[in-house]
Formats: sequence, C-alpha cells, structure tokens
Amino acid sequence: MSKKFKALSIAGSDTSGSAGMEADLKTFEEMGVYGMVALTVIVAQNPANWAHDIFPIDLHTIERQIATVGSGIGTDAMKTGMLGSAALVEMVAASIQKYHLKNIVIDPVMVCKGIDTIMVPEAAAAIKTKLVKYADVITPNTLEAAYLADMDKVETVDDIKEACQRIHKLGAKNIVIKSGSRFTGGNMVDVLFDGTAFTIEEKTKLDNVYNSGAGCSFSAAITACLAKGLDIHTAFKTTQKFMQKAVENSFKLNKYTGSLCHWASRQQ
Ligand code: PXL
Repeated sequence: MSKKFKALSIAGSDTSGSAGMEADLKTFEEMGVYGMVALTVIVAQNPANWAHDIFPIDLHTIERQIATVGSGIGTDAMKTGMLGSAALVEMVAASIQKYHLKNIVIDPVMVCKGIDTIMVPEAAAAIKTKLVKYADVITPNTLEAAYLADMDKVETVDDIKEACQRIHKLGAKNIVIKSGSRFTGGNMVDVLFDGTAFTIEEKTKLDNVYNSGAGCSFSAAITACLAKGLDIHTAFKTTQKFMQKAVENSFKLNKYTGSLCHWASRQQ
C-alpha cells in the first residue's frame, strides 16, 4: 500500500456540515489524506433565523487535543480555522514551535458568510502579530486580507496584489487571496503570491450555487496537497480543480444555506 499522509485541522465545528472542521475532514478524505481535529468552538445555527451561536471549547481541552496529535501521532500538515480568542491563537503559535509542526496553512477566519465585520477583534489582532509569521500558506478572503494588510479595501486585482505583498512582509511564505463572490463584476480571481511571482486564476462567477464553507474547503485542499508533498503551485492548481467541481455541484440545505458537494470530483 502507498504511504498514508495525515493532516490536522485546528478548527470549529459547523453543525450544519458545510464549513469548519466538517468541511476540512470531507476535503481531506476526498484528497486521500487522513484527517484529525482539535476542536476549538461549536457553532450552532438558530433554526428560526440562522444566526450563528458560538460555543467555545475551553483552552486546556484544545491544548490536550493538539498534544494528542503533536506529541502522540505526528502530522504531515496542519491548518487553522476558527480560533475564537487571542489566548487560543497564542497557544496554537506556541504548539507549532513545541511540536515542530510543518506545512502550516493559516485560514485566518475573521468573518463568516453574511457577517462582514471582524468577529473577534482581539483574536484577529493576535493572528496578525503572532500566527501569520508561521504560515507556509495563508488563505484570507478579501476582507481578511484588507485587515492583515492594513488597507481600507481590497476590491480589485491590483488591491489583491498589494495585499499579498504586504502580508508577505508579515512573514507568511505564500499568500493565496480568494476574491470570492464579494468581488464586483462577472469574474472572480484566486491569486497566489509565492514571495516572488503572482499566479492569477480567473473564474466565471457561477449563478445559483451555494458557497458556504468554500474558504474552509479551499484551505483544507491546499493543506491536503502539502501533506502529500506537493509544491505550492501544484497544490494551488489541484485545489482549483477540486473547488470548481465542488461548487458546480453544490446543493441547498434549507432556505438559508447550502453546501459544496465535496465528493463531486469522484462522482463521474
Ligand atoms: O466559514 C467560516 C467558518 C469557519 N468555521 C466554522 C464556521 C464558519 C462559518 O459558519 O461555522 C466552525
């Protein structure tokens, strides 16, 4: 049998199954990578209005989960998702050093679909000053990129390029900024900056698709690729293909939300 690669997600649970560690595990599985989780928060949606209620896991419990993997098993790559407090961000940064974790993907979750302001400002500030420097890859959306890059807005491809360069100066090795559906105009772009050159993938905005969890799944796919030893450029390309199929085949869950179809690539 071929070698089995492993990845750890330090992330929250999205009970509805489309984002968070649910998206991460589904993505890891589709990419042939064994998934593990250190759970940070539980998000439960209110059935009456789909407001997201966040129930944090205590810090010590999260620390124990990271030790299980960091010291007890080992991992080929890891990603972060929703980290609800500055103390947790600092503990994750310390764990990366303590367990010599490699192939670090930081998804700086600061906003959620429908909430366009930074959810926990002190956690966002800690991500910027304490965690970004450990990122082999960081995957902000345009709102998160504007925050990290100290820019008023990131709305054009030129803005995205500027933000990439600024975030690189914070210490992240590779930056992937996804314009996402917030981008004005008919197209969306995903931009990779490797510290030297830009790779720009332009995509048509699809109508009638559900993209909840797209950010989580995107960064999980990059993580899985790095776990398998792929270089960042191949990881970026492979992730584009995976995401295209998952979004094209996305489906409705209720009147508020839907999900990507993580298994679409093997469905043919
Ligand atoms: O998509 C951001 C996100 C990340 N993690 C969890 C979430 C969400 C959005 O709902 O619930 C756990």
